Amino acid sequence: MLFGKKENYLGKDKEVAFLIEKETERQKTSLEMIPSENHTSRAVRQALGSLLTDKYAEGYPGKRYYAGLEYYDKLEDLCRERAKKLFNAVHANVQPYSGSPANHAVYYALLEKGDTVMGMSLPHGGHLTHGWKVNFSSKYYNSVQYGVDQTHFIDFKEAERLAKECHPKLIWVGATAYPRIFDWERFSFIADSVGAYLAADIAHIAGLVAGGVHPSPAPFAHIMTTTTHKTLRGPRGGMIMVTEKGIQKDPDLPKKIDKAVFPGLQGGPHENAIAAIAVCLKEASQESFKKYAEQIVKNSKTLAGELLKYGFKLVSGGTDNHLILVDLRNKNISGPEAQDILEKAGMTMNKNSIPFDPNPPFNPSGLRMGTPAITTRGMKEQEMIKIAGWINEVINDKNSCSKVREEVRELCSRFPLPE
Ligand code: DSN
Repeated sequence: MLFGKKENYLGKDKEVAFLIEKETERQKTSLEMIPSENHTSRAVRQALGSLLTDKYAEGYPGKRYYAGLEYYDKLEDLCRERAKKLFNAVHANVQPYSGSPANHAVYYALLEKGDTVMGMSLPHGGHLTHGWKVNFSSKYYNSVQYGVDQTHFIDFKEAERLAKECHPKLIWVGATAYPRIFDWERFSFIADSVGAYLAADIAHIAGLVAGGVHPSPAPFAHIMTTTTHKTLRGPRGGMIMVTEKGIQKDPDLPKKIDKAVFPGLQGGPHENAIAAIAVCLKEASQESFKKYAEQIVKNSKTLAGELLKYGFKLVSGGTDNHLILVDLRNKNISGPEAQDILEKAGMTMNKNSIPFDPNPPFNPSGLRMGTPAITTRGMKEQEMIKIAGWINEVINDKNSCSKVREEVRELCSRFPLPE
């Protein structure tokens, strides 16, 4: 038995045990609809909570700076092989602590201070680490940013113009709040035309790519980075993968990436997280995960369709993936207010800027929601129709929060968290 007979050792630390219990109860009885979150399997959590957290393992399998790592080596190798197979990559580094450190390592591997990088701007849905002004990626590099056009789809003309004018060495594609499919091929034409590295940050959509419901960037990008805890449904962690196309452009890419992660930026890898990533990659390679990914998108489209019927305005008019971005301006409520009352009603989503938002980032006009976690619980189209109704009810009448909270609780009791 992995943990011995008595599993609740935390009972000895009453304060921590109490808070974990409260959070468990909160998760069980409410709807987690932040699109970058999910509910992990017990297998993932068991690997994460194992004694693999005990040892230092600086270096890589077969080339470590510490002893006693025979099994750690095997586990990290297993994880790397699973990642390569699932995402069609030729090299994988599974040591980044999360998405931001993974992206930081890509910069460190490929760019010199002051080099030009191009990415999607944060207010238009892009990631902080893709060159946004308050992030290291803009402070240490010369960042140019593309965005979406008035239809809220990526403005390729602008991206092309910027690339030709500014000659970025690295182009990022990927987003935190973009509800549409990425056209990797079109970006690869732009990157190739200026000799840039193309990095696909699939953090949000990794599970959709693994499940075959979003096109894979592997044939088009040189590098793929991802977190492992969003749609992929693993523990908090990050990965960097090099594609066949990446090797063709630069045969030293794997070496450069590995050196940038360690010793460039990180020390000892979190091998307990790496073991848990290996578990989630196995789960994501199964047939049942394909069905899961399909259902995430079906649920998202159903939810979007219902919200449209209630008169909500959706950024880009709908969704192709796991997330929906609502423009609340016609509902007379701000993003933060909507977030708060929905939380009171048991539905957790987050305030978010919308493209061309007239309001500041701390008081944005949008609300971002997604279906990965509620789909993990087994909810389907019928439940999405109910949830859309509750969102509408709460946004139109703040006084309905407690009534809806009870209805949400009842729904959650029929869809337990994964075992
Ligand atoms: N914080 C993450 C999100 O919520 O989308 C960014 O990757």
